[in-house]
This record gives sequence, C-alpha cells and structure tokens, in this order.
Amino acid sequence: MSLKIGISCYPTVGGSGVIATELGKLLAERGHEVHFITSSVPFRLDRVYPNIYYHEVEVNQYSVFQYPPYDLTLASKMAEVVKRQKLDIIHVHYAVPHAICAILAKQMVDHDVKIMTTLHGTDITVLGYDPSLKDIIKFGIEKSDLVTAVSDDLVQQTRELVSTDKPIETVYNFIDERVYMKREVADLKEHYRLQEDEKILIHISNFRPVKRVSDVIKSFAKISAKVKSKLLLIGNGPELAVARQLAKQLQVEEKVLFLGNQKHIAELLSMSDLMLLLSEKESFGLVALEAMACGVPVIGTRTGGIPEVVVDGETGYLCEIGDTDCVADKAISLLQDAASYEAFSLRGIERVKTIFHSRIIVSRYEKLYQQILLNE
Ligand code: GMT
Repeated sequence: MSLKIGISCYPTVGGSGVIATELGKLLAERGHEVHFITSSVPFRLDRVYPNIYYHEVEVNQYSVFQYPPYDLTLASKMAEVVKRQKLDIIHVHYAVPHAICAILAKQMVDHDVKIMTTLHGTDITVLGYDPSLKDIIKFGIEKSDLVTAVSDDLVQQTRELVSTDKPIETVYNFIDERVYMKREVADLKEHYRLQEDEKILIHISNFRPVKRVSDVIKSFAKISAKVKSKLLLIGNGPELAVARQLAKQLQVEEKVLFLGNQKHIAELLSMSDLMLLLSEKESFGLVALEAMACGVPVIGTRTGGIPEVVVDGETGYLCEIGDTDCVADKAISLLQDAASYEAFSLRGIERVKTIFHSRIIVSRYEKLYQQILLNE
C-alpha cells in the first residue's frame, strides 16, 4: 500500500538529516509520496526526485520577538501540509522539537495523522541531562504513535533518562550502497599528493567537543611516529582551531590535511585505510558505517552505539574513551599486517550488507508505518 509520508528533520549536515533524507528518497523509490517539511532543502536532496515534495518552513525574525519562532512555524506548516495532502504519517527525527511540533500540528487539524518519532541521540544524550527539557522530551516520546531509536544503547539510555515505559524499537541506520562502495581514486590521491607507500587515516565529524578530535590528533601523532601516514580531517566545527593548534604542537601539522566539509565522502573513504571515531558519546556513528561499506576498518571508542556497528577484532577495534595508546597500538598492528587488514576490510563490507543494508532497514520502517496504521 502506498502511503503519504511527511518527514521533518534538521536538514543541514548531520547524521540525522542524512538518514531522514535518504529514507525519504528510498521510500519515494518504493512508490510512497514523500513530503519533506523542513527549514531548507535537505542537503542530500540534490536533484529532482519523482514522488518527493518539499515544503519550506520559513522562519521569520520579527522585531518584537527575541527568538524566531521555528517550532511554531514548523507546527503550522506541518498542520497545513497534513490537511492539504491528507498525510497518513509524519515521521519526525528528534523528539525535541520535531515530535512536539507534530503533536501540536495533529491537534490543529481534523485529520487522523499518525506520528512516528526517531531518536538519534543528540536530543536524548544532550538535552536529556537538561532538567528543564526532560519532561517535554518524555511528552514527545509518549504522545508519539511509535518511537524508534538508532541503537539498542540509545533505547536503553532513553529509558533511563526519561523513565518511560513506552516501547521503543531499535531501527539501525543504513547507507545507500549505490554510493558507499570502494571506488577507483588514483587521480584523487595524486591530487592530494598522497603517496603509494603512505597509510591514510581519516576522521569525519562536526568537530563538536563530544567528538574528541584532540584524541584523534594525539593518536595520529603516535601512529605516524611508527607508520608512514597522513590524516584526513573532514568536517567543520568548534574544535577545528584546537585540532590545528594541537597538530602544530605535536609536530604533525605537515601530515594532517584539513579538508573542511565535503560532499563526496565515498571517494575520500576510498583513498583511506583506517577511520578513527573516538567520541565520548555516539548513539550510532553513521560515519563508521559509511567507512565499513567502503572497506575501511574503524577504530572507535567503546561508547554508545559504536560497539553495535564496529565489531571489536573483526571489522575494527574498540578502545576506552581517551585511551590514545590503545588506538595507536591497534592502528599500527592493523596497518602493518596486510593479510589481517584485508580480512577486516572484507568483514566490514559483509557486515554492512547483512545487517545495515538499506533494503532491510527501509522495509523495517515500512512495516512499522503499516503497524501504526493498523492499530487504529
Ligand atoms: O553526531 C552529531 O553530532 C550529529 C547527530 C545528528 O543528530 O545528526 O548525530 C546523531 O545521529 C546520527 C544518525 O543517527 C548518529 O549516527 C550519531 O551517532 C548521533 N550523534 C550522537 O549521538 C552524538
């Protein structure tokens, strides 16, 4: 049965925006009518797609208000789209503010739209500790018709933080395997002057303190003392200046390439040998999945959902938060052992195909949509 599905997310760079957009694209390919209700065109929606409609939430700054009313404008836009398009479901990404906006929108219309909320971590792990928001997060979760989270760990954390009995289903993230695969990138390597005998490490994030980019630099300094290597840093954010300063201090600045935000991640991963994801909190770690899909093993921290993505000793390694000696030791041994490197790389590709394949995950979401609609 083809459905009319509204999707709201933060459309800018970020894992939740990527997942929301890729899900919308794949649902549209399966014949559903998808309506993005967002403040700008989601950055992955980069061409015209049949079955996809975009409704802009125009947030105006009025001189009388200190803050632009994003939440209320979004709720009104949701109500307008639900009413006009007769949506079956609004699938929101984040409990706060998006689930709250959907609940409000539902009250504004005379049409029984269902609300599905997907938790991505940031709202729960960051906002959940802010007592003033705890109750509204709980409200958003409990008033949704169905709630999913991107890892078992996030389900657990949400339960503990907001003390709710509401069933929360784990639905893992996925990648578009037509994009994330190992590619031929000899020209690109040449462009960046990367040499054949150099190992390439990569870190991709929004450089928030939670990503512990300093640990990435510290680990890399230890690795590069033993293995001829370079580090690619992809992304932008508040810790970028700190990372630059530390690279200088540890005398590895010549070996670190700061490439800023990039669109063609699969190409950059295809020239890389190892990913470092050393976050303090990470409900899933979509970049780790993208890396594995391109045959790049990952060294991650044993935190949040990372251990559900990266299998220690099989598709990468896990180290405790802040243990840069562990990261360096594991990286050096893996990079120096070609046979075991190859096995890690292949197992990563296989794991993505069997557990995180878009076909499996999108079908799971479709089944959950049907389930909500049948529960009427
Ligand atoms: O990692 C971020 O800071 C961005 C954030 C987001 O909301 O886009 O990412 C969260 O959602 C991603 C997609 O589900 C997950 O892969 C990330 O692990 C999660 N980030 C955190 O939990 C810190």
